[in-house]
Formats: sequence, structure tokens, C-alpha cells
Amino acid sequence: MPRIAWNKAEPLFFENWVRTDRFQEVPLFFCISLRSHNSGLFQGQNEPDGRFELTFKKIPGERVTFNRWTINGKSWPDTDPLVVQAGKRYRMIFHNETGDSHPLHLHRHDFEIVNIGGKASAGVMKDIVNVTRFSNAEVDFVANHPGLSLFHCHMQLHMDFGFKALVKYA
Ligand SMILES: [Cu+2]
Repeated sequence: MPRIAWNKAEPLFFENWVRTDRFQEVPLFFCISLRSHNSGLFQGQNEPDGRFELTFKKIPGERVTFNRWTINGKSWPDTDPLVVQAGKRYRMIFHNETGDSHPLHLHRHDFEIVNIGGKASAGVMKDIVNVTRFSNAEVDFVANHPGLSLFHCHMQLHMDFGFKALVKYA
């Protein structure tokens, strides 16, 4: 076990690569934070101004074509945009109903992980979170960067085959 220098004011991250099936390796991120639960950058405040329930599914291509991935039943470019208002805080609630892990990435915004795999979390700021197979996660972001922002799975093949949506400012 290597010795790790740790400034305890900051979260400590570990990264591990795990094999999830025959075809892919994905990073698993572990984090230890000594910040108290109430010191979460967003969560310590009131409930979010809005919520986006996002359910991910895979439509198998069988042997005819390649798989497709859907967000609330639709694949890019038909996915519904997540419409936000500047200055408000939103919770994205991820339901991964597939047998794949999905490293979910939001461009141009940081989010706070408030729940991962059913466990509450606070103070961990990221712009990507790996949601493992058949699991859930919730993240909060503040709409503080007007313009179009892409939200997608960072697995290139998942993104190229539907797993992509836009965040739009109203
Ligand atoms: Cu994916």
C-alpha cells in the first residue's frame, strides 16, 4: 500500500480500473472526504429549484445492427433537451437500467454528487460521475454558464449511438 500525502481539507481520490465485461474497462473513482455533511456546496442549501429524472436504457442491436442507448426513451438527436434557467440549481437523477457502467459527463458545469448508489454524499465536486450497471446517482448543478452544454456518456460508442442530450437555457 503506497503512502499518500493528504491535505485533510481536501477530498482524497483513488482511481482504479476495473473490468466490467469482456469488452471494456472503466475507471472507478473512490473518494474520502472529511467535510461534514452540511458543508456540501449545494446540498446544504434548500431543495433544488428543478429536477431531471433521467432513465437510461439499451436497445440491443442483436446481430442485425449495433446497440442503441436511450435517455428517457429517446436517442440522440431526438433526446429532449434539459431546459434550465440561469442562476437556478438543478438535480439530475440518473437511473441506469442497463448492464453497462456509464461515466456521465456534463460540459461547462461542475456538479456536486449528492447520492451515489443509494448513499448520500456532499462536497464532492466533479463534472463526470461513473454510474455503475443497474444503479442510480444524483448530482446537483447550478445553471451558471448560459449557452448550450452537452450531457453525454463518456463511452465513445455509447455517445455515438444515442447517449447524448443538450442542456439549454430558457
Ligand atoms: Cu455509457
